[in-house]
Amino acid sequence: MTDPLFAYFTAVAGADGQASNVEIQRCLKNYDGSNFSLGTCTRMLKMLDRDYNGLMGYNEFKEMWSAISQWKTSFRKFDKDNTGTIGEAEIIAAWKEWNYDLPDHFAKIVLWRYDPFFGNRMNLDDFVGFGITLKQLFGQHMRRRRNYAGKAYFSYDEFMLISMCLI
Ligand SMILES: [Ca+2]
Ligand SMILES: [Ca+2]
Repeated sequence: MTDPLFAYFTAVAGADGQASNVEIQRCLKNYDGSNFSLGTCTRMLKMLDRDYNGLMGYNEFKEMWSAISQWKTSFRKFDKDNTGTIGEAEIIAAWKEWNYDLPDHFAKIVLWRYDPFFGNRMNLDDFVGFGITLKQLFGQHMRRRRNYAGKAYFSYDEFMLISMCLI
């Protein structure tokens, strides 16, 4: 039995049978038809590159494909006004449901960070990038938490290194 995703992956990956961030970018689209940013594609590749070869093999690609389908479901759920983008109230609703305790005004900063056109809107790729970053930042904070009061302790080096890897 042929696996349609494998056939698709083969076409995307080309002769070397491995998909690069640029090749991944070609097959991921936002709801306005634009391609995912190379930044988000690179971030997903780094996260799922289990054998650290800097490329996506078929199993890694399959994992990304199922993650993207979950992100899409989540995106459509929070895009209450069906604009194909996520606005301020919608991103607040999203992180609340994901159980992140963040102040509402954080949404303005997030939209400023992700929307290069200052339209206060996030595309699907921004939404994915934000979700991944939030999870990674939260994980770093958790690891350095000394109590449950929400305070974590970072050395200067740790802070610089983590920020540089995650921004
Ligand atoms: Ca790989
Ligand atoms: Ca919307």
